[in-house]
Amino acid sequence: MSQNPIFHDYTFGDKERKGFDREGHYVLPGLLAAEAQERLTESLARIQSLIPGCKEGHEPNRFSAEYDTYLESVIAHPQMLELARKVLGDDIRYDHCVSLNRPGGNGGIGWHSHGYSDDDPRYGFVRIFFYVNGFEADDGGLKAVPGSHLYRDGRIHGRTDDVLREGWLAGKTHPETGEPLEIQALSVPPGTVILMWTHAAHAVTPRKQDSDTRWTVVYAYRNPGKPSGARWITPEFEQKLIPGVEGLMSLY
Ligand SMILES: O=C(O)CCC(=O)C(=O)O
Ligand SMILES: [Fe+2]
Repeated sequence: MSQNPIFHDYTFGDKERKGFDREGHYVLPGLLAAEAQERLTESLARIQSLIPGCKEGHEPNRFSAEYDTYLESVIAHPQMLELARKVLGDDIRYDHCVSLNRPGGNGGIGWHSHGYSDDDPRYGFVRIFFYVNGFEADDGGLKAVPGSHLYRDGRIHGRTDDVLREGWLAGKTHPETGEPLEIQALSVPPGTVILMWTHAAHAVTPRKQDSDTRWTVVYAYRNPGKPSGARWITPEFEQKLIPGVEGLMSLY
């Protein structure tokens, strides 16, 4: 089955890859093709409409690809797999697809990181965020701490920037550059894709009351070899015959 392109052309070679490994995240501004932006917006709006009164344990936001065939088709889209493999190498597994829509007035989320193979850096885990309509720093904006992922601490917490600075960040430096770790607030245009190593400290600012919904979905992939706490795939979905996903769905 041939699929329409979802990405414009981009470069993610050695230099970009080194930057990603040093910072912990990498921004690809406006990468999503116009048609993909449209279809993702439709799909994410549908997912949002299914949430009220949804089935507990199989929520449409947490198992998004299981509720929408377009979101499902992105998991093994050749351009998506190419990008995931540029980051992780050839041997990869799909881990989850979660919608992160933030309507006006959404409170954002405090500082945190996610764990995977905390004790062994050979096994990577990447989050690929699709910020379909972008965001401003003070309006549902992603923040990150460059270099924080190198600590491979999956239990970073901090309710506010100050709490993080006085807590987990205090005295920490970038293991490679020696510079003190610092909070970075991002602003990105529509269609932006952000890669993030899962151990990176990150947070999201509240969405303004009178703003439209920020449409976002994250696809996560990892190198197999370790148990994954965020692997949200039902047994039925794992068995489903989706074009291109052969070998991607299992835990190991
Ligand atoms: O909503 C966002 O932009 C990020 C949410 C988040 O922390 C995550 O998906 O890991
Ligand atoms: Fe997160």
